[in-house]
Amino acid sequence: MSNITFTMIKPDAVANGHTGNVINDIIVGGFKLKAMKYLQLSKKQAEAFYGIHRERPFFNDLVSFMISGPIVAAVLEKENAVADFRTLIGATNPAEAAEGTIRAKYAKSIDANAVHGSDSDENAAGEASFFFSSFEMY
Ligand code: IDP
Ligand code: MG
Repeated sequence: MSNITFTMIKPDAVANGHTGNVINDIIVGGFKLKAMKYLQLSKKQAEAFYGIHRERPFFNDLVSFMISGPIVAAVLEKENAVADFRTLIGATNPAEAAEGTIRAKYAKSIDANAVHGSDSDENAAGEASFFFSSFEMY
């Protein structure tokens, strides 16, 4: 059964000119685009989106980084979307990401790691609706 995941192309990848290549890898990887938008997060929005990480030592740095420039937010559909997308992007730390993964190809550090990928079906649904109304998902 098809289901969804949510991704962001983070400010580093956008600024470094990787947007097109990342979207291409996503489509070649078998994901269908259900929604997509280009925007810059406010501090309040980034803090809310990453609320589950509020207690982690890197929270303030993560928020500062995520508001440092525009991002691309997207909802993706595929069978086994959450797990398959995390395989496509690779480990959080690009130094540990498998060869050929999006983070291995386009990320430079554990904080500026090119892309976000949801970690569960429940969080994917919440993250998708954080950015998109049901009328914006096709
Ligand atoms: P994930 O993005 O692979 O799911 P999470 O553990 O959910 O990784 O962390 C969310 C984001 O926080 C990461 O993508 C990365 O940008 C940042 N982050 C995670 N761990 C660290 C760290 O140890 N130092 C700095 N930033 C980190
Ligand atoms: Mg995560």
